[in-house]
Amino acid sequence: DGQFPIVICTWNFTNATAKAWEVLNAGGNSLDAVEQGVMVEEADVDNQTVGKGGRPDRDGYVTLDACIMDKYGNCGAVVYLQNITHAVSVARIVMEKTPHVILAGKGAEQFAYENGFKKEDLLTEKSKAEWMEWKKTSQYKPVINIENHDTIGMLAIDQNGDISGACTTSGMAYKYGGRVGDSPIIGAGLFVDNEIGGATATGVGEEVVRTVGSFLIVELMRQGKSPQKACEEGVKRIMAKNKDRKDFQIGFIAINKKGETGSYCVHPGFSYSMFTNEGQVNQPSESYIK
Ligand code: SD4
Repeated sequence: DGQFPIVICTWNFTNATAKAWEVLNAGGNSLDAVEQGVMVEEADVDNQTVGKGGRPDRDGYVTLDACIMDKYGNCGAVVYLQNITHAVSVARIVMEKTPHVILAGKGAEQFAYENGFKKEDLLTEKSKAEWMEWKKTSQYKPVINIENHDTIGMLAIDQNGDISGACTTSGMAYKYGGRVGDSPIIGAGLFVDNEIGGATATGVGEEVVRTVGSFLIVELMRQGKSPQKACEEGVKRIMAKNKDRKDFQIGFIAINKKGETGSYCVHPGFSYSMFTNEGQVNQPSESYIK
């Protein structure tokens, strides 16, 4: 800890951190690093929670949520985006080419085509088959559980010491049509303040939205908490609102301006991937429930 450049991301996405590291190590900026890093998972059809290959909503539609934030505090997001693999790249051009922060659904998709993105079918045979199996027993109710994960949130500091972050997901599997989670919501699934640090989340987005989790963690770091202590407080805030319910997972990761990192989650099993000058490690996260 405490060195630049550095990149961290939720879960064990070593290919994604390796890609981001390649950008950072070549002197690239943190914005390019996080975009290109999370794009690895968007393109990976074996990751069924991000981009192409993502699990669909309960009606069989793959809908993506993503956002990105730069060192100036600029941000861009897309919600309920269909037929485009690299949602994070659309979020980036929303940030860079429009006067807006969030584009949704058809408008976001149209904007993407106007900017050269290609239409693709994101529903793979595997995700389709699983969805059809789910439909048999689900009684058309979405499942909220602790296995439903693999969203990528990534935070990086480049050689200049500047921080950026990105987050991208296909959301909770078999969600209601139109549902948007925390991942594309600035302050919930991701927040970066280049003077302080950044935070990002994975897990049941509804819980992260109602506590504005990532913004909370950055503000706690501003008040002097370490990234680790700030993540712990973020999870505790959520658990305080869920006295009778513990059957869900949330994982937070955070980084401060010094390059110190932290993470915390509800249930054991969460970890984050980190790449520094010392190489790559997968860092297991401590959990609220032991
Ligand atoms: C969501 N937070 O849409 C996302 C899901 C997630 O790993 O993190 N999955 O609520």
